Amino acid sequence: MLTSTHSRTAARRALVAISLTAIAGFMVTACGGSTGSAGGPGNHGPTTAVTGSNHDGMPGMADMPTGDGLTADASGFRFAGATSSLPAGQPASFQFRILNADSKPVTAFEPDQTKLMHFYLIRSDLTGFQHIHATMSTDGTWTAPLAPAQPGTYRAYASFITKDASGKAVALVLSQLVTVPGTAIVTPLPAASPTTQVDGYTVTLSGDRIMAGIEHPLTATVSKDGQPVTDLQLYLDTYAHLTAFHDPDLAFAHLHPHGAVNGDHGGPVLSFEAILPKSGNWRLFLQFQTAGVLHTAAMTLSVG
Ligand SMILES: [Cu+2]
Repeated sequence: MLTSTHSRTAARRALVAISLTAIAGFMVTACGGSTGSAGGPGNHGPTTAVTGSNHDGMPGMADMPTGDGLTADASGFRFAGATSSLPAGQPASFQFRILNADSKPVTAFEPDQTKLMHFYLIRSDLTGFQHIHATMSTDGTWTAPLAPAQPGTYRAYASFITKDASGKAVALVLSQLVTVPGTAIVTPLPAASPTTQVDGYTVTLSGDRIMAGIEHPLTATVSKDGQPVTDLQLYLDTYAHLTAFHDPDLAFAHLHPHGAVNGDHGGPVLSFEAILPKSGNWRLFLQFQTAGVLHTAAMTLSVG
């Protein structure tokens, strides 16, 4: 296993693809806010309560979440799913509300990357990723239309920005467990690798080896048939959307590439400032769009 020895500066400039286990990380501009975690029944793993992370009135540009998204409660808000189970192998709707400290449903949200609510689902073996923009009815009930899910234990996350009682924007990632009944067939986590293929595209990550809790530059380069791809379209106001889940506790991290956008001309290089709060393996889901089609590349990254 090689580990890059390039300096951060060199890594930014040279995009030298480095070897296995050398990459990971996220959390970049414009996402999230505080999240917390607590070990409830069935929770996988350690939890760290985190609060705070308010912003100074920049809707859509709230600070990144600083927690791990492993709790249903944080900063006086609660993620309340209408159910904790979903049918196996068929499309389903997952409904939930965000409750405030008075247990009243929140109905006022602020856009984050153009959306009021980002909903994610991931299975305990880090398969079955879904990223959905739920819609809200006037009473504050959100509905996420889900693709068929295979049996197993999942974690469902709501990522959003709202205002606290004092009117300050607060960005949160809250979650709960969801079960899909039946016999779960567990897929071993693929080995860490900086490269993966999706829909004919090759995505290669490069950068210094990421160490837990420390911001590192991370780049993803998109190519097709050996040629750099330069027709990435805007997806949620940026050229890539990167979500990461930690193995095995399903801690959540999220980041966006920085840099200016220029119509449907994104790529081939996407640059991130990555922070992954825990060491070990993370499963990354990099989403990008070309010709109106969204692609999701999955990679395993090892964080030191
Ligand atoms: Cu989203």
